[in-house]
Amino acid sequence: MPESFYVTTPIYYVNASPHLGHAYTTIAADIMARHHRQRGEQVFFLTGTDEHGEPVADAAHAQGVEPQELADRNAERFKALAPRLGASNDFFIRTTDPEHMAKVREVLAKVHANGFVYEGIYEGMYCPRCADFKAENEIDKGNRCPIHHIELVKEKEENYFFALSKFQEPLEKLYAEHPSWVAPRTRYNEALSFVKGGLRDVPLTRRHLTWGVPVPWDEEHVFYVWFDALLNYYSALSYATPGSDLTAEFWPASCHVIAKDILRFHTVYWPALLLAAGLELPRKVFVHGYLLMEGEKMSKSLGNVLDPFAAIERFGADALRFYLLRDVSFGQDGSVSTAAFEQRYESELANDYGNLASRTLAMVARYREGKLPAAAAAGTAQTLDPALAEDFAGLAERVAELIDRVELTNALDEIWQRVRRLNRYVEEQAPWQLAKDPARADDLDRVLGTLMQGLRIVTVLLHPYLPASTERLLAALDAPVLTPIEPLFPRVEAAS
Ligand code: ME8
Repeated sequence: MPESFYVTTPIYYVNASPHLGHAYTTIAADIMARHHRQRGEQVFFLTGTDEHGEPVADAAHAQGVEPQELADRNAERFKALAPRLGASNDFFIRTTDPEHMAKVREVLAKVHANGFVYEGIYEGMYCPRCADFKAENEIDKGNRCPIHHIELVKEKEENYFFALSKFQEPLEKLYAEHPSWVAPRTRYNEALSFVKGGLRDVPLTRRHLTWGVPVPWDEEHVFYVWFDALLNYYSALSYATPGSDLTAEFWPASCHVIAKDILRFHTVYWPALLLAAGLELPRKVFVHGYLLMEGEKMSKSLGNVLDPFAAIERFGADALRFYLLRDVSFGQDGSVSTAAFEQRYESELANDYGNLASRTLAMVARYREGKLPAAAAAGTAQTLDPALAEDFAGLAERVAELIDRVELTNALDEIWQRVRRLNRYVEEQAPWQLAKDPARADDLDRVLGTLMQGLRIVTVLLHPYLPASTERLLAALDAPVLTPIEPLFPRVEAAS
């Protein structure tokens, strides 16, 4: 049986259109999914939209439309973004799917039956944009939300509560026994210190809201949107493929990829909820940083948003994928800008890699009429020129190891060092000189064969990052007679 690998993105709120931050997480998860498929594993990659709750209901009312209408309109935009990013998701979940809603009711009824739900009165400060209750130490000056800078609302209502406090010990044990279940380490420490600070019970339902999943034991309530949303990771498997249930094959999830804004939900509430329902826990939560524009987190509500559709229009999805993973170390915050994007495109994609590919194919076409002798063309690392072989030894294993740790930028850097090594090899060996001397025909075969093989190795490893251009190049490398190709990354006119 091949191993299975299940990776998810957060499900995005449909209160506005997608922006580059959403694209970022989807791209990262896609790189992992594609890499694991290359390893021959059974992969399931899930993304989708979070459609219930106040953030969506409020945005709809502000626009004078029903929540369902706004949800339908924006879910389409998120759904359309995935393929434009080159994302290979196996399913797109919407939390308004009736199958999801039924599963939420089923799982939470179980949590209720297991004795982890009770009635109580909630009193405290609430941010409707976060759909989150704020503890005293999380409130900014002027009674404001530290993330959205809007004034918090004082809420007092009868709710059903989830007995999070009963999971104090089980969660401490989880953190102690599985030190890499949250990564990077700083995020693990942050989550653990939240747990150690003492868990308090949290509202599970809301009484006065109607835009949500009705509570099966009391239909006057809907579930608090976060419990509905988190369960998407579990519910999707039960209906993504009509007629079959993938839960046994893919649950528990291998990795949830999120940003640090939703750390607590995924690293505290989520495992507690699963334990309460008697379900297995995900293997890992990987928490990446924020893409920053002018030093602040890009966010729909702050209005400082960079449009991923426009970037793809000009440079193509591969370039965007590459830029985001290359320029911002995955796991940390980092600034992005059009200038840095254009610089990387030109110097790395067009020059380092695109030129290497064009040059190599052009030389084989020119000096060898598109065909290398069989020995030189045999595509294995063992037949690489010893001058280069050492630098390529163990590369695929190293890249796999880094991607297993979700160090996506470091893995890309390992590959890129070899792209540069191949360029240096061309300069060192100067095949154009060898071509002038018939006595050195064997040397020329060896050099061209090594270049072809090296190019193939880096191209296969780059495939998860640059799916479209590497497919084009691999098709050209596999042709019975090699011919020059159009530039993989053509010059792009400056933005007007
Ligand atoms: O929080 N930099 O949805 P959301 C990097 N529906 N990543 C960013 C980003 C930025 N500037 N901005 C957004 C929600 N993201 C809930 C999630 S999951 C069960 C429910 C990405 O639309 C990042 O992945 O606000 C972040 O965690 C997510 O979008 C938040 O998306």
